[in-house]
Amino acid sequence: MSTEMKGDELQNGLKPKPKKESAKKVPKEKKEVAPTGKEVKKETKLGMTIKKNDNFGDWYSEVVVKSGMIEYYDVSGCYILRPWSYAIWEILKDFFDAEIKKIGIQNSYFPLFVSEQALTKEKDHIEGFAPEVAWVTKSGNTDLEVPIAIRPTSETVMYPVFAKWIRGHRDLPLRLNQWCNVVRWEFKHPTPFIRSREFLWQEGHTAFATKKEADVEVETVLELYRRIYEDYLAVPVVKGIKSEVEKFAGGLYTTTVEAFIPNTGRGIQGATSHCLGQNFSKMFEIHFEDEKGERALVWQNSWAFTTRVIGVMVMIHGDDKGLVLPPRVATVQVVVIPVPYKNVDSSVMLDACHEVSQKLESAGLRVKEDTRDNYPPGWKYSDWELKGVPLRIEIGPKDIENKQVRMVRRDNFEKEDVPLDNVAERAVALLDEIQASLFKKAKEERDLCIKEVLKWDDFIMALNDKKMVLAPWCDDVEVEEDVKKRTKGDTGAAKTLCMPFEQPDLPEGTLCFASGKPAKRWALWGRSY
Ligand code: 86X
Repeated sequence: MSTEMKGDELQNGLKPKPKKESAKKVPKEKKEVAPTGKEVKKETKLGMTIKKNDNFGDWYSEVVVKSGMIEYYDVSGCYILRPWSYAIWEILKDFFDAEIKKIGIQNSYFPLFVSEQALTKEKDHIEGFAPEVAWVTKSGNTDLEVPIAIRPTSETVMYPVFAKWIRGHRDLPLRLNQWCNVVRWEFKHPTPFIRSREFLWQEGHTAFATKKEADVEVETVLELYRRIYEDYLAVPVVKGIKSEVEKFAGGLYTTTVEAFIPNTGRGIQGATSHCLGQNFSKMFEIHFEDEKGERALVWQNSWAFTTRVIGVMVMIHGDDKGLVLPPRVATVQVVVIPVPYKNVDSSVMLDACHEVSQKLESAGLRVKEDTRDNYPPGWKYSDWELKGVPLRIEIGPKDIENKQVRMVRRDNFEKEDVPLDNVAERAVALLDEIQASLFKKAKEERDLCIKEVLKWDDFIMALNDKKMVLAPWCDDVEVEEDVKKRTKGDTGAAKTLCMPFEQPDLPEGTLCFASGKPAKRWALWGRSY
């Protein structure tokens, strides 16, 4: 999903290059030649073999597969979301769904298929995206009379019926959301969660009588997106407004939450909340009779976040041992592992584990007892580290004797012995600490990646140093296009990520770093996904 909401390779004027249609392969099992001369299958290593800082791309592929989040699939750009990742999606979905319902948005479901006539009704919006649309052309061996498109987004599915449903001001606001999949047949290199040809999202589509109401919603929804990233996924984001070049072309203005991946030095659009103005209501003739009995066009918004959020979280927190899950999105927050000992009755440890996990569950935590008797404790430790479980509790004979358990944090591997009477309280506190500490660490690192510059040469230096750049800008479309041209290289052009809502002081007379014209505001620039 390019910058998920827009095919930015097309916006950049780059033609998508057809790529080989082979699905990306999971590293193959190594074969070794045995002394007998026969080939023997060597078991693929269970743990991580690639370090995050050695080869970030391969590290990412390895971590999403070995942690059990993703299974590769034989259609290029499509991935299986296993329970270990889907459960995260469900947690975020539950949060967001409850919040939008509180403010009066309703769920609905519109069809997956779009007729060609509906899809091409508003040509301007579709034109640049056309190469990404997937079509159904046959049933069995018979050509369909008319090909049918698979939704890449649902404006053309929903807005014709908005026009039908909205008659008078009493029909407003109309505020709908749907949870669904969409398909965009992209040719850029696919990456699980980050850019896939099919992905899951929620898309909100709303219509109001006034711009003021629409503006308020844009901001409210953007704040929900910030909470998903910062409060749940412990990923810091910058809230801001997109430049004219980078906004959704069909809309009036686009607001965004922007994240940053330090390893690649790239910004990544986290989610967008658009005010569409009256552009779509003109095209689809969505009007209403206002209180004065006059015909008026509705004001519309649309907004979405996608399964990309999971990929960003993995990239930010994962380490050389595997996934690191923030407690608020971890399906399993605490894993309890018995540590049997030679000549000691292991049922004592098993009973203690059970007792502890019940206490934790009663305290509202998501707990897993790992009682598998075919794996030694050390193996289990590595396995749950790979899967990113935030807190591990070990219980061995010594602990039983001392009426304590050992707690080990996934984020920093700190260990502590906790009295049995205190386990639930301490686990709750530790999980809060882990959540806060993951965010703090990520934010400190992100902040170090924002460089404030005033001059072009410093801008280039910061970019080449894999940083984002905050620079005073004249806000001219031609200047942004020019910066793109001047920075085009193997690693891709720099563009504005957003104009942050939070702006540093801009003293009178400050000049644009790129054009030397008077600067209007600070913009955040960077290479991006
Ligand atoms: C842009 C805009 C908008 C509703 C959102 O960002 C939030 C949720 N939609 C989506 N966009 C397209 O309009 C689009 C259209 C076609 Cl035909 C396509 F193939 C790909 C697209 N990608 C993005």
